[in-house]
Amino acid sequence: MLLMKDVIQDGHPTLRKRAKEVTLPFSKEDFDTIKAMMELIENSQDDELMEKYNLRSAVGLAAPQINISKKMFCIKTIDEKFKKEYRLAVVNPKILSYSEKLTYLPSGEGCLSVDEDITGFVKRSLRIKARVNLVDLETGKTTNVLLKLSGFPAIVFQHEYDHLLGIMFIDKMSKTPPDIEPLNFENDN
Ligand code: UDB
Ligand code: ZN
Repeated sequence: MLLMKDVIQDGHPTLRKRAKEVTLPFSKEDFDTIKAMMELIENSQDDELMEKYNLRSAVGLAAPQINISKKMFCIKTIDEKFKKEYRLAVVNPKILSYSEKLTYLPSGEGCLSVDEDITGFVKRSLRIKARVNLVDLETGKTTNVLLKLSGFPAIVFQHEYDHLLGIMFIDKMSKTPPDIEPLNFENDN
């Protein structure tokens, strides 16, 4: 089981490398890795396990963050309208298009690989289209699909995708909010 000590921190050279393509079909090793990544995210979203193992409540994790320089990441989150759940185990993604319309998280971005007290505003495309291989975490089967994401899931996807390119949010962040429309969470019901 993965823990926060397994998540490497800013300054580690692996975070600055371009991750390598994963050969498909999956090796058992790569499948075990991506399962463990999703398990860490899900454990971090469980109140008891989060306390027990001192986890930061995570919505995404990329393989380079556990010192594996391969094009894989996991996302587990609900959208900003609290309507749709996303549980994505992604291999060899390629973002094909970015909307011109940009947005940003009004709470700022942070990163599991960056000290907790560093946050900043990052402009991201509101919508993206990506060609990805999605992994069925039960069977290990992968399916090549065209993913269309918008809002919070799209922001998480772009943050994780950057990790595969060796890019960190601190490279792009500003300390003052950009003069564009923030992503609003439909919090006020
Ligand atoms: C996260 N979580 O998991 F606006 F419901 C962050 C951490 C670093 C703070 C744990 C997060 O932003 N949760 C969140 C934010 C919201 C609304 C909400 C939950 N990551 C993942 C990461 O470091 N992956 O490499 C950082 C996020 C910053 C923007 C997207 C991913
Ligand atoms: Zn990150």
